[in-house]
Amino acid sequence: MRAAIPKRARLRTVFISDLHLGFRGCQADYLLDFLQQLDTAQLVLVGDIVDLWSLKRSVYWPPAHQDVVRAILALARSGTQVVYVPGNHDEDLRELCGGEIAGIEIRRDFIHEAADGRRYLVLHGDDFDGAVKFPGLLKDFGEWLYDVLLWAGRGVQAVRRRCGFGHWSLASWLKLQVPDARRYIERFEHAAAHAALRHGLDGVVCGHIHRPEIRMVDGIRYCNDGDWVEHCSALTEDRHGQLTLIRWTDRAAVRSAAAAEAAPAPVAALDTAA
Ligand SMILES: [Mn+2]
Repeated sequence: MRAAIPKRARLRTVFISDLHLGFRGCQADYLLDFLQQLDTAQLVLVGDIVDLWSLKRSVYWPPAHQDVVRAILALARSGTQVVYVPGNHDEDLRELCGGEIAGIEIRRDFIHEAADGRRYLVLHGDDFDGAVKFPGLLKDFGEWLYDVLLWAGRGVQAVRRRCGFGHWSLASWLKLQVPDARRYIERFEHAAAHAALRHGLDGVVCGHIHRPEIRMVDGIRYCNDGDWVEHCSALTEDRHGQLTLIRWTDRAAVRSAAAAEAAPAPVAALDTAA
């Protein structure tokens, strides 16, 4: 059974970030399945789309990653307005901000006006790294540890799939067990909310910390679209301006997973909107 995005409920905007194409941790199968079913007027790529840091360390570009790029270009060609806001892992592309490539608009940040008139500051979120004061050495160690956790997590994931369990992220779970990581997330959320507040806006849409979330922070709607390394999440806006987080691992039976399992897992939708 496959939960497609219904055509009649065409989305107004979809925000995705932290795809990390070119990095082994990218869940390209889920991402491709999501993009192929997507019917949205606007698609916003909120940074860390191509992981140039990882590609500079070692070149990794499997066909599935190329297919993701093709799927995004196909959406742009078929009338979806695609906006790309580069993040820190693809910051080389920030030089192109204000320009356009293959019909895709490149922006450093921008203000998104939702259908209900609410205005959101859209940016990747590494801008707040200074505000949350994460020590440099710890940051490098954190990135190395994150790679190791994702690698270990893939082993756990393979076993869970064979046992018929759903998607689960070791790295995501561990981060919640570490008080420092929780404090980092909270400080990031406050810094992001205050940036929107300073601009007199209603909310902020960002990514960067791989933590999908919609909640009120200091009177500001804080929306984080998550990532496609751990959570396979997207932030969607319907034609009434309602924002919803979806987890594609809960919505789709991916080809590789379907092949590995005798019976497909039941589909459970996390989102509230139809
Ligand atoms: Mn980032």
